[in-house]
Amino acid sequence: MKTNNIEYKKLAPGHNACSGCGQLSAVHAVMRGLTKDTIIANATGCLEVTTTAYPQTAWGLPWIHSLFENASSVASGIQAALKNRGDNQTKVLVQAGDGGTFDIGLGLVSGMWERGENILYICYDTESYSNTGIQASGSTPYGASTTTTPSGAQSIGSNQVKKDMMAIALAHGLKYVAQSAAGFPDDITNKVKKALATPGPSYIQILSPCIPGWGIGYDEAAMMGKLAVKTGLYPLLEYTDGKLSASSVNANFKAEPVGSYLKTQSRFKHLNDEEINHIQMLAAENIKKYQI
Ligand SMILES: Cc1ncc(C[n+]2csc(CCOP(=O)(O)OP(=O)(O)O)c2C)c(N)n1
Repeated sequence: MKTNNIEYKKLAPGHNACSGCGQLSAVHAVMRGLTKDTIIANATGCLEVTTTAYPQTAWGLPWIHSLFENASSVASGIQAALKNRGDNQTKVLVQAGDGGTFDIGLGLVSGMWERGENILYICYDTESYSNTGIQASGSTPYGASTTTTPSGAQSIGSNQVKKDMMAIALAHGLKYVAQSAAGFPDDITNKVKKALATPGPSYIQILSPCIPGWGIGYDEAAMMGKLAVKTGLYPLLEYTDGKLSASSVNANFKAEPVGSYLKTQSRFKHLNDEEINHIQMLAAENIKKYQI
């Protein structure tokens, strides 16, 4: 059954993600870019927990659970088995959150990329460890209040700058590296198709607004993805053969002030003007860096 562009065959209704979850909307867009000849290795995290409450599963594709840290190694094993069987048709996809990607799984992700295996790795970037109660990850942006970086009289929330995972992927020589965001489903689907058409490892990072983690409304995930792009804080990017080949920071780009993005999220609501100006400066740095 295919209704309203939602690929029910690949990810069925009945999962227990939050209503309006940014990650789940991104997953639907990813599924549209896959063929049925795909095997998914999923790191634990919100996506796994909400779609596979035993004894049920929402997945209509071959899908395997893995530990938090080793989805990439599981995918490597699957890829090796396919190779051994002479199967060049079946695609292998890893799905993980930013905690599983930027932090705990990073060594194994690096090994998978180093081996040059034909695997697409997708990171749904909620900018925190959503599943276990919104702890800060290496992806948490400056100024965000999380349960391990709570804002308060002595704290602005996270005082670290988001880790540049895109640069880490590029440093491994990947031929296709892209960034997208919830709110841009066609962009996500197109990038998945391009990644799968590129031999070797590829990486797509998708900003996936988390309703409770960001303190936004059930209907605001897509809007947050759009604002992140419009402010320059999270541009849509594509690197082909290591070169920036497409960017939302193009000739038509007119940056919106970051306040429009920050003020609607309770994780940033404590920030004063000086801190907001600092984040504006981070957006300006991005705009310079990713201009095309
Ligand atoms: C080795 C290990 N440490 C901690 C956990 C607990 N744990 C399960 S999911 C999770 C958070 C996942 O965060 P992320 O990868 O960002 O995915 P999200 O839930 O945000 O989608 C944690 C800490 C675990 N399963 N294994």
